[in-house]
Amino acid sequence: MKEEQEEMDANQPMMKTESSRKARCMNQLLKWKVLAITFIIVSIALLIALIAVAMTLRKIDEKHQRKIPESRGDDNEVKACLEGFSPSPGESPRSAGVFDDLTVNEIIAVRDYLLHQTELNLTKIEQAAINSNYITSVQLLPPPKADTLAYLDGKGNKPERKAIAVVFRGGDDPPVVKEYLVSPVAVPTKYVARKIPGKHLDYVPFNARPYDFVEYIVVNQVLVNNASARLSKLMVESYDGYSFYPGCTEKCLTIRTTAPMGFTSEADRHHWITFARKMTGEYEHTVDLSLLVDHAGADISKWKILSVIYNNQTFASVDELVEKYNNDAIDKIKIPAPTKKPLFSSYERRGDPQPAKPMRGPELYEPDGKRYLVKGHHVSYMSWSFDFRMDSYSGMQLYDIRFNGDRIIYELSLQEAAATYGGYYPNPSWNNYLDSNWALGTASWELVRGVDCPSTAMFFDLVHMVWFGRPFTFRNAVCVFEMNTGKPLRRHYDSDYAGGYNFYGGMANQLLVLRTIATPGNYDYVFDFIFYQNGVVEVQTSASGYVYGSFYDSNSNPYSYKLHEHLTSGTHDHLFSYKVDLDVGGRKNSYETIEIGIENITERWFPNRTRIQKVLKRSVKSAELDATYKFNFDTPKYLNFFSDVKNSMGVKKGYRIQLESILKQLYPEDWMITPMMSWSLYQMAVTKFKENETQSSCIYNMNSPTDPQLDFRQYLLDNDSIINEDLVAWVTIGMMHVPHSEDIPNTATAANAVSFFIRPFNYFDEDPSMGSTNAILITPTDASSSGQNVQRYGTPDGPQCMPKKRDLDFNGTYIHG
Ligand SMILES: [Cu+2]
Repeated sequence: MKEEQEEMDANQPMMKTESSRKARCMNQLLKWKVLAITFIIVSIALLIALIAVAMTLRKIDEKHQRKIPESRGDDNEVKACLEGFSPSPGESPRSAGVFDDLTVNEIIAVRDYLLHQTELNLTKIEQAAINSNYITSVQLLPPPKADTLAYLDGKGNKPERKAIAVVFRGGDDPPVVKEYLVSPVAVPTKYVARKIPGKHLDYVPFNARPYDFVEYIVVNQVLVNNASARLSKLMVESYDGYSFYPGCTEKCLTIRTTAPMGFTSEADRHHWITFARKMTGEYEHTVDLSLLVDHAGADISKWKILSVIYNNQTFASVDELVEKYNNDAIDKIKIPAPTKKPLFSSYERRGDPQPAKPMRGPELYEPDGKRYLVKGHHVSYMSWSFDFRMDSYSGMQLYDIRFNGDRIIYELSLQEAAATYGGYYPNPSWNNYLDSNWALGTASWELVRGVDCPSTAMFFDLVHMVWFGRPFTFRNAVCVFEMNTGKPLRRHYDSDYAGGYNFYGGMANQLLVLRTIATPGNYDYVFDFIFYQNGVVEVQTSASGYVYGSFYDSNSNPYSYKLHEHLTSGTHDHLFSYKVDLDVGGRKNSYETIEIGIENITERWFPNRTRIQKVLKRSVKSAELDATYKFNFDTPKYLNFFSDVKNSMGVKKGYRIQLESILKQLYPEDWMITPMMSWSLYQMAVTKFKENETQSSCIYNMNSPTDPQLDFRQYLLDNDSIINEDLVAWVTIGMMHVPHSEDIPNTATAANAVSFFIRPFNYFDEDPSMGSTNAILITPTDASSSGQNVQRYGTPDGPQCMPKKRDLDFNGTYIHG
């Protein structure tokens, strides 16, 4: 084609010149066209890209900007907060089923299995009399430690789940209490009589048993109803129309019991019944009538009333009192019922409203949702993980507490809650309560969201079968939540001492709380287990609820204060026993005290001077009796449990126990009350772990105080070596309570909390919370601090989110399940 064109051009020269000019023009035009079109296309592409970038930037900007609703009702503007961690289905912690309390079905299986063993000759509790043999409780026996550790650490089989059944054997001669170990709990096939902790016999004398509903009902039927019928006229005239009789619906008296119920396990069982008006806050409406009832043994024909007190006069019998009352031979009393509304013992609001205009107070919210993970009763939070269960008698127990996967505490558990009183009348003078005897674990009733636990909390149900013939589900009886204390865990402002700063570093104190609140009668105990991000565990108990009211007259003045008309409450202590089975860097640990003493030395560099200064006196304790700790103000000590494993500085890794609430047990060691709670003689004791020394107290202690089933001192007497052994710390914390007018209507938790810490001591190479991405580091951008670099380690800062609305959802009942 090209050759043809050139040939034609050569033959037509004139035409050739003209046409080539035209062609050049056409070419140039074409070039401009192409350039223009390219320019337009590139421009359009650039415009599109620009729009896209602008939109992306706007989205990023929106994402990081808070949207503030224009009005309170404009919910659509703020997205709901995230849900946070949620367990993936099918994943079970290895500890699942190891520490978990018995299920409803397991309890029923154990109960029915035992009821079918004819040789046990059991009666259903619903039909039981005092001289029947009947099951009073069924609950889990936590598996032996060695087996459990072997399993948890992948070196053994899963321990078999076993149950403890407590059986009152009033039908035996002599009547006794026995405990049976039943297994396997799902489908029981065997039972054995348990060697009961303490004396390790397979029985406990009958008179040492807890006071259950069967006995309560029979004591009323046999003794109280009859006496009250004869005292009806006295009651009505003395107490403004109030009296005690079965089926009473209006102006009724109710009864309170003193304890211990007797002195020894073998010989006696008696207690004072004191009457109180049945009205809101009945603990604060005691009247001055008391009966000493003798209910020893299983033969109720021998039960009797030993003494009667009325208006501070004592009578040998009800008949004597009635006769003298009717003959006007005694001093009578008339105690009017309180009429002022609202009743002083009620929760009805009174006084000036605070705040004057009702407004909601501060609340917790979780912008990124839950930061802890719960599977069954296994909880993990930051570096922490643990399991928990509720012993029906002694209360909350935590197991296998780990940090970064390393076990630090095998068991952390409440053992006992005691309150010992003083006063003029038998109530309160005879009141020395051990709450495990009253089934403290079953007294954890439903928690109220937003008050008992923050509204963000997660709740857990519990199941118990104690004193009834079937298991009950206790709804929402335990809660777990993360909170912000509103105080830094750590912080530093690094001044440059020239008007500016070098840096600011800080971290908010966000921690996890496991909580239950037990109400074993009048008092409400808030039991907290608190996990800090720097490796510290805090154990805290706070008291609320009603004081134990007693009748007031001026005789009470040496012992207590008048709290209201005819109302006082005896001075008492609250003492708590905790077990801390530490496994610091393995089971083999030693225990030392590090006394901070004083030395008086010649100044090394100025020999003519002396210097007095602090010095450490380390003392590794070799045996149990050497390791009992009684606080002495003159010799301040650190109490450290350490391993041969060392930190990177070559210091032996340790965890120490720090007691915040020390209370001296004032009673002498030989006073009747002391042996049943001999753990309270020591602020801390240390023993070598033994499978038969699992608890510091026992449900049979309170009603046999002089010869308790379990005298904690026995654990120490064999004086085992505690060097490089598996060690258990037994910690006592407590407070003294002189009831005062501000305890009306209820004791407040503020200033009524006791605690201790379990804290790392050279265990980590540095503060383990340094790993927190919630910390903040602020540095100036330049020498004049004109701006700041804020390092948040990736933690989002906004946008704001709307917390989930959580309703109160309170049921309040526990008779189901
Ligand atoms: Cu108190």
